[in-house]
Amino acid sequence: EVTKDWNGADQVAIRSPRGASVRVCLHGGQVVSWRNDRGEELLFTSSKAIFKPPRATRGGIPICFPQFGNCGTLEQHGFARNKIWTIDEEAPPLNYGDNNNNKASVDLLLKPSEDDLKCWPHCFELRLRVSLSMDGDLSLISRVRNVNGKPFSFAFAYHTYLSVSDISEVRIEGLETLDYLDNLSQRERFTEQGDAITFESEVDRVYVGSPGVIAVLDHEKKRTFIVRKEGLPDIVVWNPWEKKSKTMADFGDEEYKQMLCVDAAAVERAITLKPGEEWTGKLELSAVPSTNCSDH
Ligand code: TA6
Repeated sequence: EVTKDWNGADQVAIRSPRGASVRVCLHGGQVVSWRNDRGEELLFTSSKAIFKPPRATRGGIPICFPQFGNCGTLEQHGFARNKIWTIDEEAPPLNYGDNNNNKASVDLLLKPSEDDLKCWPHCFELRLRVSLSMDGDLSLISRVRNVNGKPFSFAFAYHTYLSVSDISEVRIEGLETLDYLDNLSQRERFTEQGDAITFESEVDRVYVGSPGVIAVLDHEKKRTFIVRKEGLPDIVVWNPWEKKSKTMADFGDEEYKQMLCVDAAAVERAITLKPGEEWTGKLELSAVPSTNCSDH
């Protein structure tokens, strides 16, 4: 159903017959909540989030487009997360049960305004389909189309704030042996040596050429997030830890212990679209009980 969010923009909720739910704000095209069948919130949102444009709410899944980070001419992470999107009337939504769909979806659309074209002169359409499956899996499919302008290149990331119980009890499996660019040392390239990534200090890395599936294991909650992606070759892993947290006005000093950003992304190599071409980036998130944390 459609309600109004904190700044009066529409917010669309999907509820599955088994109790899971997802909420999407048209401000930023941002998923702001994903709850499982027991109503547990699976995404992190800061208690100090600043709910007013043009900032993106600190949490959920902000859409980073057409730029990632601050290496470019646009604001940090691009403008998409700071714009009001519209419901895409051209896309027929999925509903549970309709021709035996096991998903329900909402479709959003972002097109450049005259102002946007001044700062990024490319004729694009960005369509986002957010779906919730009967099993409570969340999927986001983004399609960027070059609407017959000149060729353009962009970066993209689903800036996903996972809610965890205690960051020091969290590990990521699936990124072993990969190279990563370390944002804490001018994006210098390293190779991951560990058998799994654990967290004892600030981490801000772009793992490049990562596999289609990775697992984020939350030991204390006995929960594993499975991250599946297509068209997004990189995974950004970020935890600000204590010192950086204190510099962020919209983030609590201790909140780094309850969150981990694991962003399916296309960052190392920009995506280029010729006129009429379309790119698709898919993310699917599942949260599964992990009896003992090694199986997934
Ligand atoms: O996740 C990578 C990163 O670029 C970090 O360096 C940090 O800046 C984070 O994104 C948050 O960015 P934001 O603009 O949302 O504060």
